[in-house]
Amino acid sequence: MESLKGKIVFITGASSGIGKACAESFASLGAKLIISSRGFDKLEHLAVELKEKYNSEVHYASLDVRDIKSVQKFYNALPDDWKRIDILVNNAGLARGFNKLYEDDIAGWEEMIDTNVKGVLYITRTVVPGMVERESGHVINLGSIAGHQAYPKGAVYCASKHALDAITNSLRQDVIDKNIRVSTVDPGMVETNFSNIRFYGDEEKAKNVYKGLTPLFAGDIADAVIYCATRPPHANINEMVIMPSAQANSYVNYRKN
Ligand code: 8X3
Repeated sequence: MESLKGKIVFITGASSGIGKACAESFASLGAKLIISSRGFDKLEHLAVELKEKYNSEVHYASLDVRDIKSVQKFYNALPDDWKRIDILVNNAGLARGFNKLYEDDIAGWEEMIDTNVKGVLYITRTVVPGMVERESGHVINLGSIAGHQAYPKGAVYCASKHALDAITNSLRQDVIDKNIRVSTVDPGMVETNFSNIRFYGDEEKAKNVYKGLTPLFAGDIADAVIYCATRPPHANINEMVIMPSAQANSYVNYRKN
């Protein structure tokens, strides 16, 4: 396992769920962290916690990845030595709505495409040139099983994750001569506030998604991300699909009750 000590790791959407679990895991292994999310309070709380618990160096600021100007401002405001990002974890993403396409809410589409696709593009376009210049870096994207198998009532979420899969694959080829690795970690059901956000705060609907089975948890995905990040320099994990044991694929689950 390669050491992460002193490595600069930038995680988007870091204040909760998978992003937060990744921040904790990277911090526990001695990485220096740049963490961002839209909200500031939870992010600040996390930064303080990581400093106290792991003595981590943490740079944090609120950021909406959907806004290219803010992304550039965020990056330009980083102290010079923090701009040397070793690992970029493109985690910020969301699902909005669970409806047949012909009945779905268009505002949710805009949010998903702007965050899951354009947000990743903006962050990647801003951070990767430094990696290219230094001929060193690793981009780890948080994809989904939805990027491999499109399911009913999820057209736009699935499309956004298929797009992310394409972006990951193209980028890997674009940087093949630059000593930059590109990986994607693609989970099935993970119990975070994902479903709560998808169902606009309807707790009942959100809980039902995981009813009768044991889903994955944020820590499982952080473990997968850490695995990708700690391979020796000659090895790249192109793609890791990680599912709950009770979920075979996008379509088949086994629920006990
Ligand atoms: C999350 C996986 O299958 O709930 O990206 O859409 S799924």
